[in-house]
Amino acid sequence: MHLLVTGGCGFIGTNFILHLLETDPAVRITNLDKLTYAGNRGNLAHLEGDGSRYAFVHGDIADAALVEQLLAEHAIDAVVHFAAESHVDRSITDSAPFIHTNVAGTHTLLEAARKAGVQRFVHVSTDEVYGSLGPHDPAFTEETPLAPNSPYSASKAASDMLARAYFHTYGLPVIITRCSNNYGPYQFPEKLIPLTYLRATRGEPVPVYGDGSNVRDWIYVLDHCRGVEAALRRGEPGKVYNFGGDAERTNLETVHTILDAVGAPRSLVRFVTDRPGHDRRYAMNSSRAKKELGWRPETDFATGIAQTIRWYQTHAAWLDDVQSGAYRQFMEKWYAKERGV
Ligand code: NAD
Ligand code: TDX
Repeated sequence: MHLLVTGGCGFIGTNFILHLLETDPAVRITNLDKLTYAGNRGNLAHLEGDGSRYAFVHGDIADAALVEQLLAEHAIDAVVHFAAESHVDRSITDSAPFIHTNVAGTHTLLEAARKAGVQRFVHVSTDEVYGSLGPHDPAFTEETPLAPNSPYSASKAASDMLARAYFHTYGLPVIITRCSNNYGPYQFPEKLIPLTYLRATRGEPVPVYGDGSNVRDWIYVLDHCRGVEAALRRGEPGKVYNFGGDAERTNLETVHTILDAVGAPRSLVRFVTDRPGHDRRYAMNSSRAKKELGWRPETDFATGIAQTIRWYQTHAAWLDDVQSGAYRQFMEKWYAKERGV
């Protein structure tokens, strides 16, 4: 199976590619990534020399000519689409890149996949498209109406609707996955868990939005990757599959867990101005994925947090690189090498 993975230099895409190449010798992967601030080519650089199983292509999913050429020349069987602008706070500051990548880019990919006749298209989406829950509401199911509240979640909901339409109108075998909040190795330190780790270990104040009572359902990234793989292999085209971690926590509980784990004082917490339109609570009902895909989350929150903290502790250079921009210099070196300079 030859996969085109988009956004494979980001957090979840990196974990997905490492997982699949480790567990299935029959898989080949071409990774198309624009290398935005969130993309780190160095994550998978050790795979590049090999040539036969992994190839990196630097480019934009909204570049129709490039995407069409890739699908035609590489005889791609399936597309697994992770590439996105993914940070809610950035979408509040400037939503234009979210419309470009998440909406126009997804449209370009769907159109190219339709023309090329790919056998499967897994569109990776999020619980945020369902909007916000009250404290006692039942968890989101795949039938919950979409009600996105941020420019980020609105752009993801728009891409979900395009994916759905390409199945119904053209018969493109699209499968949509929606997952709750991920954490784990390679997460960029603008998101809550790695940001808290980073600030706690430096003894810096940890910003908690509002009163810290907003609830997220945390899932270890490998469990999400196993879910996307299950949807790719066994999902039914036209269907949506929810994945959740069965681990609802208030943000303050999550921050306290990390502070305690690294031995930092809870007094580092600073309650700061709330995020505009901040969704109160997300919770996922994953019973369809459990029943139809034989999937379930395998890593509980305590184990996953301990593994994640250990990963950041043993990858201090990675954290330094993504903050200093050194990975961009690494990238430039690669281009120089490839151009023969
Ligand atoms: P990320 O921000 O860490 O990585 C995104 C990747 O996409 C980066 O490598 C970036 O360079 C690349 N990219 C951005 N724009 C591109 C473009 N125009 N063309 C090609 N590549 C481009 O994101 P992530 O957290 O790994 O999320 C991956 C996917 O999973 C996203 O679609 C996101 O909506 C979804 N998701 C994320 C979470 C989460 O908790 N992080 C939860 C559910 C769903
Ligand atoms: O400094 C912070 N302080 C804080 O209290 C940050 C960065 C966040 N928060 C809060 C906001 C959220 O309630 O923590 C919660 C988690 O925030 P993020 O890590 O920014 O994630 P969230 O907004 O929930 O979205 C994430 O999960 C769904 C991903 O970023 C999305 O890509 C995914 O779709």
